[in-house]
Amino acid sequence: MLKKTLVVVAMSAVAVTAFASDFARREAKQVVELKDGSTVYVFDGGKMAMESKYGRAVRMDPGMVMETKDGQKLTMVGDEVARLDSLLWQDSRSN
Ligand SMILES: [Cu+2]
Repeated sequence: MLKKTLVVVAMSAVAVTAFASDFARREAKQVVELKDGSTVYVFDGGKMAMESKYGRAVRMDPGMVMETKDGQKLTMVGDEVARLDSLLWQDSRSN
Protein backbone atom coordinates (compact mmCIF):
# COMPACT_ATOMS: atom_id res chain seq x y z
CA MET A 1 0.00 0.00 0.00
CA LEU A 2 2.78 2.38 0.91
CA LYS A 3 4.65 1.54 -2.28
CA LYS A 4 1.61 2.35 -4.41
CA THR A 5 1.27 5.80 -2.83
CA LEU A 6 4.91 6.63 -3.55
CA VAL A 7 4.48 5.80 -7.22
CA VAL A 8 1.50 8.14 -7.50
CA VAL A 9 3.45 10.99 -5.88
CA ALA A 10 6.40 10.49 -8.23
CA MET A 11 4.13 10.56 -11.27
CA SER A 12 2.42 13.80 -10.33
CA ALA A 13 5.79 15.47 -9.76
CA VAL A 14 6.79 14.65 -13.34
CA ALA A 15 3.54 16.06 -14.69
CA VAL A 16 4.13 19.40 -12.96
CA THR A 17 7.71 19.92 -14.15
CA ALA A 18 6.81 18.96 -17.72
CA PHE A 19 4.49 21.92 -18.02
CA ALA A 20 6.15 24.62 -15.94
CA SER A 21 8.85 26.75 -17.56
CA ASP A 22 10.28 27.63 -14.18
CA PHE A 23 13.22 29.80 -15.24
CA ALA A 24 11.17 31.73 -17.78
CA ARG A 25 8.29 32.22 -15.36
CA ARG A 26 10.60 33.45 -12.63
CA GLU A 27 12.32 35.92 -14.96
CA ALA A 28 9.17 37.31 -16.56
CA LYS A 29 7.16 40.10 -15.00
CA GLN A 30 4.00 38.68 -16.50
CA VAL A 31 2.97 35.47 -18.21
CA VAL A 32 0.00 35.49 -20.58
CA GLU A 33 -1.69 32.40 -21.98
CA LEU A 34 -2.87 32.72 -25.58
CA LYS A 35 -5.93 31.23 -27.20
CA ASP A 36 -3.90 28.98 -29.51
CA GLY A 37 -2.05 27.42 -26.58
CA SER A 38 1.13 29.45 -26.78
CA THR A 39 2.47 31.54 -23.92
CA VAL A 40 3.76 35.12 -23.93
CA TYR A 41 6.37 36.17 -21.40
CA VAL A 42 6.61 39.88 -20.64
CA PHE A 43 10.06 40.89 -19.42
CA ASP A 44 11.22 44.16 -17.88
CA GLY A 45 10.68 47.16 -20.11
CA GLY A 46 7.60 45.43 -21.54
CA LYS A 47 9.55 43.38 -24.07
CA MET A 48 8.00 40.05 -24.88
CA ALA A 49 8.86 36.59 -26.06
CA MET A 50 6.56 33.85 -27.17
CA GLU A 51 6.64 30.12 -26.44
CA SER A 52 4.71 27.81 -28.75
CA LYS A 53 2.35 25.21 -27.34
CA TYR A 54 5.10 22.69 -28.01
CA GLY A 55 7.40 24.47 -25.56
CA ARG A 56 9.76 26.18 -27.98
CA ALA A 57 10.66 29.86 -28.19
CA VAL A 58 9.23 31.19 -31.45
CA ARG A 59 10.13 34.26 -33.48
CA MET A 60 7.48 36.91 -33.82
CA ASP A 61 7.38 40.34 -35.38
CA PRO A 62 6.88 43.31 -33.04
CA GLY A 63 3.46 44.88 -33.64
CA MET A 64 1.73 41.58 -34.34
CA VAL A 65 -1.58 41.24 -32.55
CA MET A 66 -2.27 38.09 -30.60
CA GLU A 67 -5.42 36.90 -28.88
CA THR A 68 -5.25 35.90 -25.23
CA LYS A 69 -7.08 32.94 -23.76
CA ASP A 70 -9.72 35.26 -22.32
CA GLY A 71 -10.33 37.00 -25.67
CA GLN A 72 -8.27 40.17 -25.25
CA LYS A 73 -5.89 41.57 -27.85
CA LEU A 74 -2.20 41.71 -27.07
CA THR A 75 0.32 43.51 -29.28
CA MET A 76 3.79 42.03 -29.49
CA VAL A 77 6.50 44.35 -28.13
CA GLY A 78 10.07 43.46 -29.02
CA ASP A 79 11.08 39.87 -29.71
CA GLU A 80 13.18 38.36 -26.94
CA VAL A 81 13.35 34.99 -28.65
CA ALA A 82 17.02 34.36 -27.81
CA ARG A 83 16.49 35.22 -24.17
CA LEU A 84 13.47 32.93 -23.86
CA ASP A 85 15.28 30.22 -25.76
CA SER A 86 18.09 30.18 -23.19
CA LEU A 87 15.61 30.21 -20.28
CA LEU A 88 13.71 27.27 -21.75
CA TRP A 89 17.02 25.50 -22.28
CA GLN A 90 17.87 25.96 -18.59
CA ASP A 91 14.47 24.48 -17.75
CA SER A 92 15.10 21.43 -19.89
CA ARG A 93 18.45 20.90 -18.14
CA SER A 94 16.97 21.20 -14.64
CA ASN A 95 14.10 18.75 -15.16
CU1 LIG B 1 3.53 36.79 -30.22
